[in-house]
Amino acid sequence: MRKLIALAAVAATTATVAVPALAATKSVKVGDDYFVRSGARPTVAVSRNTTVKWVWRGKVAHNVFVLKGPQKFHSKTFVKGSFAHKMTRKGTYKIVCTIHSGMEMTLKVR
Ligand SMILES: [Cu+2]
Repeated sequence: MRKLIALAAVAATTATVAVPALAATKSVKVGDDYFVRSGARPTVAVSRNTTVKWVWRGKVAHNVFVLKGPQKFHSKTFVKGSFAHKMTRKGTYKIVCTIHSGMEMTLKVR
């Protein structure tokens, strides 16, 4: 019983933290070999403090690498999984996969 109460307390704390944070998340597809959709070099716009989550959906390895932008970051190279980054600085980010030439996107943080 004591264990149950402790678990409930943890759950309640988690919920309380999550709500005021206004945790906006934007998912971006990582395909073979594109971001968002095939044949495009898309622009994705988000508000500052949005967490952008790149989700690997293809069959070969890719990465997320900021070529130009107010803040540099990059993921590891992998085939399956996701990579999330909270965008705390406004500006325009040019993001590429360093493996596939032309696999790029623009991320605008307003
Ligand atoms: Cu790639």
